[in-house]
Amino acid sequence: MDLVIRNGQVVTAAGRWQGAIGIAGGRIAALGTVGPGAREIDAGGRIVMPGGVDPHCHVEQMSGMGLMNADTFETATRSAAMGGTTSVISFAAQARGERLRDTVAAYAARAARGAAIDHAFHVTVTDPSVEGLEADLADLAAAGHRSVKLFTTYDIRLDDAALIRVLAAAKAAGMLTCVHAENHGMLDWTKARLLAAGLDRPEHHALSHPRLAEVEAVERVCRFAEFLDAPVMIFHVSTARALAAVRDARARGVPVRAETCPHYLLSTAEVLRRDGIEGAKWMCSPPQRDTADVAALWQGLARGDLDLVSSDHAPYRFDETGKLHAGATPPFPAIANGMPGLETRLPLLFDAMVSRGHGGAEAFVRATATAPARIYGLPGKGDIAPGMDADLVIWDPGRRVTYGADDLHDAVGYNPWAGTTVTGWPEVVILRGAVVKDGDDWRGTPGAGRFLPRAGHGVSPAGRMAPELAFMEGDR
Ligand code: DUC
Ligand code: ZN
Ligand code: ZN
Repeated sequence: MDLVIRNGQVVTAAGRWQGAIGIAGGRIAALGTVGPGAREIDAGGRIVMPGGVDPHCHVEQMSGMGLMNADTFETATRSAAMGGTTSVISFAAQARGERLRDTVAAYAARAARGAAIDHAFHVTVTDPSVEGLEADLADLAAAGHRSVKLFTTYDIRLDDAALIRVLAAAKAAGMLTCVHAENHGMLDWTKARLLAAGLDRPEHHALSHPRLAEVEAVERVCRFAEFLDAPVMIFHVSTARALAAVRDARARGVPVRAETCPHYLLSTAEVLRRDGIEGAKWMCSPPQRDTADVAALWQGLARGDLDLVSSDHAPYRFDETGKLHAGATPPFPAIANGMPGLETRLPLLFDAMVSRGHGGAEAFVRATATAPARIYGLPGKGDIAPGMDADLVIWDPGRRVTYGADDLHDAVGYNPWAGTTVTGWPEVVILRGAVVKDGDDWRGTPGAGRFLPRAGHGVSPAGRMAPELAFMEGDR
């Protein structure tokens, strides 16, 4: 064996046991009683879990406002790994008029140079009028890209006809469609009324994204998914009622899955009311909600109505290059949306789910590694079993850490969770058998991350489209 980890408590989504893990050639080669290794790690008193899979993060991407993310693939993946995540799926976001094959090629080249952990892409379609949409999606799927991302809001939103067209094309190509679902008209109208009333501070951002805007768009997207029997992932569910819409759709047999994020589970819109412009650090869309929504999301995670928890890492510095690009006290619509989250996702959730018992250790692994790997079609990731990639995290379950103002390894320069104490810390992080985090030290290598080609995804159509579409029998 190249590496043997001994004496740890091994936890997967399926259960836990005490024993050794043997690693050879970057893969898990033996479990239980394992012979000697060239290197050995004593994980006594520690918990060994699969490396995290974060399937929703924005890296080296231009925002709708024309702002570049603070993070490159190098800084984002370093930050992810320092927090226990060994695979990410970020976005290849189409510029207007750009062919999708060109979009993906450009992002893939940047990731190949900089990414220190394994990675894949969602193909963000913002301009379906572009030449070769269907053909490019089919070619991209054949090349291992198996998910598409669409918006129902912002300038890059698709109208209903375009949503249906791309959902159908993605299904035909064997791709899962992920959707940012909020009703644009409701957001726009509310924002204009708030601004006309002089309500333009970060706290008013929450009011500018009414809950019903999320509910309407989630219901509509679920109905489109039902119409076409098209696999869909609803991104960043933030409200009890949108969650209920997902649950209802699933009860009807619609192939829809859903995620939420740590900031919806662990904070409320109260954070936007912080002194001065501080609330801007927490501004994201959809916004944080209230304690009833938080409780519903935890319940949804426990019941399996929510499949996983991603970070929605969307990094902007708290200065003139990012959040404050429009001045020191900008009105909320001029503040970039998004929070850093790649590095804090796992410690925050370990603290909540494992240390404080919101679901337990197996549920933590399922929500942060196993489910994302299965849903997005990453068969070598998210579990500890012979033949899987040796992506592992050795957790110190007793270490207490209070986050500081600027203690993350991304390029953002602030930590929104400063002052929050977590119990449980990723002590050693291993990517395909190589230690990339050792104690507090970064040992990874930019460019060492591999692109993860996918043969499919894990959300099967139910086998029944709307009855009026029976004439399309061959397209099922
Ligand atoms: N909202 C998004 O839709 N994307 C990135 C970040 C955010 O807050
Ligand atoms: Zn979004
Ligand atoms: Zn996002």
